[in-house]
Amino acid sequence: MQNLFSNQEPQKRELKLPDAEVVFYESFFSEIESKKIFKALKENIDWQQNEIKLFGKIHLEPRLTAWYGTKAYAYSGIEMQPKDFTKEILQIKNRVEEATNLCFNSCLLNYYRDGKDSMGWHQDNEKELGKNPAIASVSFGQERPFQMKHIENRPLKKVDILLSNGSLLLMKGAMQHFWQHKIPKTTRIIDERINLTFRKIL
Ligand SMILES: O=C(O)CCC(=O)C(=O)O
Ligand SMILES: [Mn+2]
Repeated sequence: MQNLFSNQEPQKRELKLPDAEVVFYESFFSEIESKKIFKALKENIDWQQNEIKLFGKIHLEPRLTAWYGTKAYAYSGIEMQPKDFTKEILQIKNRVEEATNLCFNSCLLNYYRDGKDSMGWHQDNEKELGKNPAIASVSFGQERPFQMKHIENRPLKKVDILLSNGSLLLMKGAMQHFWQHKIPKTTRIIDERINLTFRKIL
């Protein structure tokens, strides 16, 4: 398979947030790369829509998901069995690991079909991620706002960042213990988006 990536140096920006280390790389992947990757992921990933229990009622998750890597993962009462990394996921993972000097063994993929698809407030603090987990989040397709709020320091304002096509958001330090994040719904007519979060399951 052809290499989907070029050798350009991406823009790197550190976000100054208390109790967190967040680095944002805009255009980590070029537009041409991102378009090819989006298409490959949309077609080749084994997307599923899980049921979740919220306040005693069963709902379909408002997005499609997939879990790749070597270990099972459980969140919100869902247990996801891992599938072997695809060629595309491995290529993205290698690029992310090279830029961040980190190592990941798992990837959660989310496919937001339109503005009704979303992800509610949460923190990625499952115990199998360990203390101060590093999570690398890569986005393709429609840009969507990513909101963050500190869970203890109430007067601190919410922080919004636009996760653009081809961007990489690296979350490290104590972020997952002190901050929640979400992808809000919107009534605007918008395009589809795919996000990958690389994680290290201990
Ligand atoms: O789609 C996103 O940017 C957020 C994904 C996320 O927070 C997660 O998978 O835990
Ligand atoms: Mn998350």
